[in-house]
Amino acid sequence: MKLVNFINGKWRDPRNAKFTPVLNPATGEELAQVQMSSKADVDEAARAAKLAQKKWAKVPAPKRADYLYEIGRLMKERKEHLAQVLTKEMGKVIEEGRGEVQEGIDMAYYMAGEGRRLFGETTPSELADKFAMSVRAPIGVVGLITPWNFPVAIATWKSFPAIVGGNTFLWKPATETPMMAYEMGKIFEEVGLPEGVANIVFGAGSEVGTAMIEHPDIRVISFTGSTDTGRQVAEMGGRHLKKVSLEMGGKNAVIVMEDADLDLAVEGILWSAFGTAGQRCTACSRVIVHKDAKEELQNRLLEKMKTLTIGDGTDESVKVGPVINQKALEKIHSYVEIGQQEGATLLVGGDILKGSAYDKGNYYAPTLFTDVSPEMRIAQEEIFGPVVSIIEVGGFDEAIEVNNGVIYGLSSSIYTADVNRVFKAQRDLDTGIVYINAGTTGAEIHLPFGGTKGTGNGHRDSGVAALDVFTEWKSIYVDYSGKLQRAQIDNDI
Ligand code: UN1
Repeated sequence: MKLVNFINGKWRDPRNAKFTPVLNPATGEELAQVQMSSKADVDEAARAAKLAQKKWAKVPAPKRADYLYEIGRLMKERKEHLAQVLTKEMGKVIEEGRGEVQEGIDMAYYMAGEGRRLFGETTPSELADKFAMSVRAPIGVVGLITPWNFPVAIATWKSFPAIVGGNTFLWKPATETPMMAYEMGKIFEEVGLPEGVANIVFGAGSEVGTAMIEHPDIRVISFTGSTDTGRQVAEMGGRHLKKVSLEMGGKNAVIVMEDADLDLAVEGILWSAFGTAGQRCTACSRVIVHKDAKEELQNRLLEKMKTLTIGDGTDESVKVGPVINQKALEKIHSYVEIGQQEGATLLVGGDILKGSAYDKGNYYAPTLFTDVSPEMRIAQEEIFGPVVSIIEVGGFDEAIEVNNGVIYGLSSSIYTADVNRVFKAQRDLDTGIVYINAGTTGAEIHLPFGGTKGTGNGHRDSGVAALDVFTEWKSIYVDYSGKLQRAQIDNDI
């Protein structure tokens, strides 16, 4: 199967014959070949999107939203198929594959609802017989750059508000997960989205991504990925005066206080640390535990980790799937070595899995370190794999300080039975998402998603906040006095 670009409503044969294989991370099997596009393809897509946008902006928002209802309906109809493709291509276990597709369906219906809201504001004018209001206006052509770890959900967080807001888009999916983009392209085609509203260009960030950021007709770049790449996107975007929305890394922690329900905490940690094999930007990679609860928590975690079944995610009984590729395996393993050199104690895991069931895929053993100090690299840097560091603290204030003492600020969590600590924690945890008595993952689509510090640049995906990325405020004054009225001059009171 060869995956080619979707531009102006058509599947476009490539200009060059450069293709890259798409591999199943669980088996190493080649699933498809994906086109590696060039700047010329971006130009063509941007041109089509620009032409289409002029018309699309004039379609009433509730009508634009009708397409989203249809997209949601088709996604729902194909949920199982989409989940299966997702699991094969990305490796997350099938239950999570279904969950991710559901996240996309939810986003379709939620943003479709915005078509009948898209609220603006009316405001009194300072002058008589004058009407003042502000509305959300479309921006134009927007560029979406999405990661492989949530190939559908994150694309819907960006493309659906773009559509309802009256923009057209050019989407560059990750080269590791183009099949999900292809599936979405087929859905865009089938619901009859007008030509040029949705465009998909496959290829490398260095070529296609750069061409998007530099393209004069693309006004917004919405990016999810690593902090290093995000910084480059921001620098380049800054030079071209683009609105750049960034969602980047995390070093998310679960805090466990001495009064916590430990069984609940163990379940939350397991789910948020080893779900998706730790490859969520919201994944828990630090456990900050009160010294009085440390021993017990550690023992219970070790006990429960034995129940994690590792393997091909298409098998319903498997709990932890493979990591995305060989490079990821090596990166994760190098962090494990760093942790050992730094003096952390490896309790379990720490190996690339070998043996007939694992040899063809990219499997890393769920790994637990203890006696980790907050400044160690394994406690500071994003590993993006199934590796957790236990850090001991003496009390609540220290726990908050350790949580906040990293460059990232995406998600955090605290397990405690003390209501005063709950309220203090939600105020003082310096992350965009805070969980109380729940793990660090599982954000819902109708709330803003994003983080502070090195995680983002102030924008949010998802929720109504996503509309702030994909619309621009326009202030409108209607003077119906029939005479010249001068603001600031004729308004003496
Ligand atoms: C991500 O890891 O990039 O909150 C997104 C969660 C999911 C989305 C994660 N709903 O864990």
